[in-house]
Order: sequence, then C-alpha cells, then structure tokens
Amino acid sequence: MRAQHELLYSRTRVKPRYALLPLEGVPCSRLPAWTDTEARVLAAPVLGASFVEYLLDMRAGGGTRHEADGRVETFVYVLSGAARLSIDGKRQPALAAGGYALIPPNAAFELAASRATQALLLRKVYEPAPGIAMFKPLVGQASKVKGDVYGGDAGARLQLLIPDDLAYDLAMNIFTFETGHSLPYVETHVMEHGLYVLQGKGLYYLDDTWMEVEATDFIWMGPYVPQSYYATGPVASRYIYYKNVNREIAL
Ligand code: UGY
Ligand code: MN
Repeated sequence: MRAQHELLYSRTRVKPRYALLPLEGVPCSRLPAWTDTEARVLAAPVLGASFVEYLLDMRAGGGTRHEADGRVETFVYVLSGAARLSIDGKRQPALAAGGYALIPPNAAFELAASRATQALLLRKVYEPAPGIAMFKPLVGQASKVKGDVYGGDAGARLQLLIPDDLAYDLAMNIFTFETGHSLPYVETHVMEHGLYVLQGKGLYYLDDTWMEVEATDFIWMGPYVPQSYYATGPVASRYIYYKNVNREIAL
C-alpha cells in the first residue's frame, strides 16, 4: 500500500496467456472451508488457469477439514510456521517450513496451524489414465529432496518434490539459481505453470518481454507461453512451480 501522497504504480501484468501478480496487489478473502485463515487467490479458471492456487495465512488453530470428493487432488507447501496434518484420520509428520503433502482425491484430510502459518495450496482435477492406479498420499520435506544439476549448469539446481512417476499427473518442483545463472533456453510447452518466488530476484521472460520479479511474486504461465529466467542476485533465487505432466492431451 502506498501513502496518499505517493504515486501508484504496479508491476502487475494480466494477459490472456500469462499473469505476473506481485503480492501487494492481491487482496485477501476468506473461504468457507477454512477457519481463521486469510486466502489470496493466485490462480483460478477465470484467469485462464486450469487449476486453483491459494496463498493461505492461517492464525494459530486455523485450518481446514476436507472431505474426499473423488475428483480434486490437493498439494500443500508450508512457507513458514508449523501445521498438523491428518490424512484419512491418520496423523502425519508435522509440516514446518518446506514441509509438503500431496493428497489424492479419494482421501479426506485435516490441516491445523500450530502457530501462525503461511502455505501455498494447489487444487487440480485429477486426470485418471488407463492402467494407472491412483497414487497414495505423499508427505515430504523440501530440504531432504536432492537438487539435480539442470542443463549441465551447477549454478541451476532442480528439486522434484513429487517423484517422476506416471501415477502422478502433476509435478511440483523447486528451482534454485545462483546469481547470474539462468534457464538454458526460452521454453515453449503445452504444460501450464503456477510459480511462486520463494527467495531472491531475477528477470522473467514471458511471451516476448523481460520482467523484474522478486520473492513473493506469483506467475501463471498458460500453455505455450514462451518463458525463461535469469537470476540477478545478490542472493541465489528460488522458486516453486506446478506443472501438469504425464497425461495425454484431451481432444
Ligand atoms: O519444468 C519446466 O518447464 C521449467 N524449466 N520451466 C520454468 O522454470 N519456467
Ligand atoms: Mn517451463
């Protein structure tokens, strides 16, 4: 928010095939299924995305109780704080910063913040595939996931939070770039991204324009939007992003 005597300006860009949403421009709302929680809707079908992504701020004791609907899968990633998670009534390891879970559409879950907690939450209609069984719930911690050298550049590392397995129809990855390192080319692909910058800053190439981005920015990239990234420092930059994978393209 700017003081009344300051000019208004914004890096926000909303285009038909991509959007850059600096957090300061996204107001909070509340959701019926979440108590003591403020939600910012980062991506939604009305934007052009085929998934929903929220940034959630839960007060201590806030959270949700979710019944399985057999249709929508949920990914949660804790940015700060700590939360208790149960899946189908079974207590899971507590989720602290970097803790995450992927819950299949046929499972119920409860999430409760033990103290003030910020988390990203993504919801997507699960796409079944012939001969592929439904995956089991997955709970992990990002700091325990190995970072692979990307494109032969040790200054660019990729962590796959969800195993590279046909059972999953989505990827959630964390990219870490040392200052001055970049994606090796301008990518153009059918998959979408919902991307949240965790740390640092850089330049994102979206469609045909370089744009400055920094920690807490969200980017939606629709199918086939040309994209690339340079980390500009002074600290390494990291972002977490969603990608739909492993399924035939519907006709
Ligand atoms: O996995 C990806 O498509 C990734 N390289 N894209 C991105 O970081 N914009
Ligand atoms: Mn990409």
